[in-house]
Amino acid sequence: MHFQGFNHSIRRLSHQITYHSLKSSFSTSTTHKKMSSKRSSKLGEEERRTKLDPLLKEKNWSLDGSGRDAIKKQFLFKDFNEAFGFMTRVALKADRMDHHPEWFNVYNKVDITLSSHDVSGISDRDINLAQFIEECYQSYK
Ligand code: H2B
Repeated sequence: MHFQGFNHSIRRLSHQITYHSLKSSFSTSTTHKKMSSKRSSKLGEEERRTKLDPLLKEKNWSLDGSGRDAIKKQFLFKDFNEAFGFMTRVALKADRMDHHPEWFNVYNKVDITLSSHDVSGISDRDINLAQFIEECYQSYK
C-alpha cells in the first residue's frame, strides 16, 4: 500500500469509529425500552381518587372534554424562550420514560394532553409525567 492510500484508510477508519461511538451515545435511551407492549394498566377507582384527583383539584388539570380518558392543562410563560425551555425539559424526561405528551405550542402557551394509548386511558405513567411537569413548571412561576 503506498502512503497516500494508507492515509486515506486511516482517515476513513477514524471517521467510522467517531460515527459509531457518537451514534451509540445518542441512542442509549432507546436501548432501555421494555419489550412488553403494555407497561402499566389503566388507573383503577382507588388510584383515580388518590393520584388523579389531586391533579384535577389542586393543579388545574382537567379531563379531556371529548369523552376520551385523558387529562389536559394549558401552561403559560413569559415568552417563547421560557416555553421552549420548559418543553425541552419535559421532552427529555418523556424520552427517558418512553412516554410522550400530546402537545401544542404557540409562542408562550403550551397545551399538554396526557393519555396512555396502549391502555386507551389514564395510567400511572400519565400521573408520573404530570407530576414531573408540575415540578418543572414551579421554576417558571
Ligand atoms: N406515549 C403515550 N402517551 N402513550 C403510549 O401508550 C406510548 C407513548 N407508548 N410513547 C409508547 C411511546 C409506544 O408507542 C412505543 C412504541 O414504545
